[in-house]
Amino acid sequence: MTLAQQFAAYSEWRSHLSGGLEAFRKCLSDNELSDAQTDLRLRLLLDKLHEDRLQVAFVAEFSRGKSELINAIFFADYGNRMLPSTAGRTTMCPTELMYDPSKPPSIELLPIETRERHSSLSEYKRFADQWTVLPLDSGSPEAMQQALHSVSEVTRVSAQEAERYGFASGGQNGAARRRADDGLVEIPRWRHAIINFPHPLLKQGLVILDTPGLNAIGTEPELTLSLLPNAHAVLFILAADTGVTQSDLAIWNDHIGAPGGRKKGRLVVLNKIDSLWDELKSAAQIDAEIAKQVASCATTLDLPIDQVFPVSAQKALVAKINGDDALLQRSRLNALEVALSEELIPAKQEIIHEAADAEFSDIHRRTLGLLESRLSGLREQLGELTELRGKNKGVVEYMMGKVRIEKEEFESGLQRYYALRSIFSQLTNKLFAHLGIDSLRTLISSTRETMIEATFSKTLSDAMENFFRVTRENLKKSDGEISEILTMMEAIYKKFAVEHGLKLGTPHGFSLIRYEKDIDRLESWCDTHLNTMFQLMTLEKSKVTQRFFEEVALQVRHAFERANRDAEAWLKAIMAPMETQVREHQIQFKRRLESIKRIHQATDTLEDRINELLHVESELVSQLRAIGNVAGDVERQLEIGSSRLRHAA
Ligand SMILES: Nc1nc2c(ncn2[C@@H]2O[C@H](COP(=O)(O)OP(=O)(O)OP(=O)(O)O)[C@@H](O)[C@H]2O)c(=O)[nH]1
Ligand SMILES: [Mg+2]
Repeated sequence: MTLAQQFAAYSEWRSHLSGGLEAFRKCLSDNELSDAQTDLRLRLLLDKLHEDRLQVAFVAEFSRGKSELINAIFFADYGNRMLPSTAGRTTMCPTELMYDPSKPPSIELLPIETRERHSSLSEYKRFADQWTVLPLDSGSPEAMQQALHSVSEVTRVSAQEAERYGFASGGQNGAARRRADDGLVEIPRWRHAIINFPHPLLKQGLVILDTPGLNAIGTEPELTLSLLPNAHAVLFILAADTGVTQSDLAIWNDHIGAPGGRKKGRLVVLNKIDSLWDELKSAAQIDAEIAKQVASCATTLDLPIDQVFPVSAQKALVAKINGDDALLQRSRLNALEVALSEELIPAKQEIIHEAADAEFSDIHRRTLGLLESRLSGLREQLGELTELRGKNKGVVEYMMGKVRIEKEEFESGLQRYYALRSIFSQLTNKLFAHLGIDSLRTLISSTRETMIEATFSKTLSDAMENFFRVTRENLKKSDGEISEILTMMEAIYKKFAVEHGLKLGTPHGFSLIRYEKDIDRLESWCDTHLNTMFQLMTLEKSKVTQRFFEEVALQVRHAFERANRDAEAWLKAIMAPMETQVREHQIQFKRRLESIKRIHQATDTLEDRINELLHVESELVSQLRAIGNVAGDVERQLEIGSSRLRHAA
C-alpha cells in the first residue's frame, strides 16, 4: 500500500472507533449511567482521536533535497513544485505543513526579530497577533507556489543585530550569514512558518516539518527538545553527489542518531541517485554503484543497510507529474514510501489503540459493575418480598429488622472508609508536595538565584546538575507515593468486595516513567549543549543562565505540568468507582427498607410492589443489553486495530 492508502485506512479505522465511542457515550447518558467524571474521560478520549496528528520531520544539511522530497511524496498531485527547491540554501526557516479546519488556508510567519525576546516557539503559537498571515489560495497552484516562497525570504541586518537573534559570528551558525559589501549580513526573514492548507493527507492529521540546513535546527532549541523527539518519523537526507560530509554527520549525531542502534521511525534517505545514472554505464553497473554508496552510508552512520533508502526525489516528482511509470520505478521512491508508512502508521495506531483500549475498558467495566450491582440489589429485594407472600405481620417486622442490621453494618464499614479517605488525601498531599508545580517553581527560583550570583563556571555547572538531581529525586519520591496510594486502594477495594459485595475489580496503576525519560533527555541535551566546558568558557554567564531557564527549565516545567494533569486524572479515576458504588449501595438499602416499611404499614400491596420491581428488573436487563451492543462495536474496532498491529509486526 502507498502512504496515502495506508493513511486513509488508518483514518477510516480511527473514525469508526470514534463513532463507536460516541455511541457508547450517548448510550450511557441516555440510560443515566454516566457521571461528570466518566463523561469527561470519554470526551477527552474522543478529542484525542479527533486531534490525532502524525508528525513527519525532514532533517538534513542544506541542499540535500528535503523540500524536493516533500514535493515528490506529498504534493505531486498539484502538478508542480510546491515548496521552493533550488540550488544553494532555499528553505530559510522551519516550516510546518498542516491543516487546521478552524482557520482559513494561510501561511503564518513568525518574524525573526521575535528571537530577541527569548520566548519559545510554543509560547508564540498562542499569540496570533505576533505572526504575519498571508492568505493561501489553495485552488491555484501558481498562487500557492508564490505564497510558499516566503519560506526562503531573507533580510539584511547589521552584524550586532544578527548576533542578537542568535546568528553569532564565527560560532556554530556562522555560516548562516553572508557578509555583503555594505557590512550587512543576510539572515532569514522569518523564524518559523506554518502552512495551513486542506491537502487530503494534512486533513487527516498529517503534519510535515521541513527544516533548513546549516544547523539552523540548533538555533531553535524547541526543535531539538520537543518537535523532533516527538515526531513519529524523522527522515534524514543525504545526497549521492556529496556522500556523507562532516556537517551531515554533525546533524545526524546531534539530532537523530541515537547511540546504540536502531531507533523506531528514523529513516535515512540517499537522495539524488540520478547523479549516478551515467549513460555510458549498464543498468547493472549503475545499480552496483548505488548499492556501494548505500553500504558506505550505512557503515558511516552505523546502521543496517536496509534502513538506507536510495531515491531520486527530483525524478520521482517529474515522473509523478508526467505520469511516467518507468521513471518513477527508476526513482525508487516507492520503496521509501512503503517503509515510511510501515514505520509511521502502525506506531501511531499502537499509541491511539492503547489509550482508547485502556480508557474504554475501564469505563465499560465500571458501568457494568454499576449495572450488575443495581440488578443484584434489585433481585435481593425481589427475593425478600416474594418470601413475604402469605406471611404475617411478625415476619415482616423481622425482615425489616434484618435489613436494618445489614444497613448498620455497612454504615460502620463506611466509617472506616471515611477514615481511609482522609489517609488518601494525606497521601495525595504528600504526592503533590513532590510532583506539584509549586515545588518545581521553588527549585527553579533557587537555582536561578545561585546561577545569577555565581562567579565561577563551576558554580553554574553544579547548579544545573543539582537542578536535575532534585527534579529526579522528586519524581522518584512521587513514584513511591503513587505505589503507596495504589496499595492502599487495592486493600480498600478488596475489603469492600469481600465484606459488602461491591463489584470494584482492581484499581489500575500509574507510572511516571514517561516523565523520567523526558527529564533524562533534557538533561542529556543540557549536558551536551549548555553544561559543557566549551559553552561555559565561551558564553557569558548571564547568557548560560538565560538559556538554561528559557530552554531547559521551561521544558522540564512542561513535563511536570503534563505529569500533574495525568496524576490528577488517575487519582480521580481510582477513587470514582468506590464513590459511585458506595452511593449506589446506600440507595439500595434505603429502597429495601422503604418498600418493606410500606408493606408493613399496608400502604402498598405486596403484589403491586413485586410487579413494580419486576418491571424495573426488565428495564435493567435491557439497559445491559444495549450497553453490550454499543460496547461490542467499540471492541470490534479495537480488535481490528490490534490485528492490524499484529500483522504489521
Ligand atoms: N539531481 C538531483 N537534484 C536534486 C534532487 N533532489 C533535489 N535536487 C536539487 O537539489 C537542490 C536542493 O534541493 P532542495 O529541495 O532545495 O534541498 P533542501 O534540502 O530543501 O535545501 P534547503 O532548503 O536549502 O535546506 C535543488 O536544486 C534541487 O533541484 C534529485 O533527486 N536529483
Ligand atoms: Mg528546503
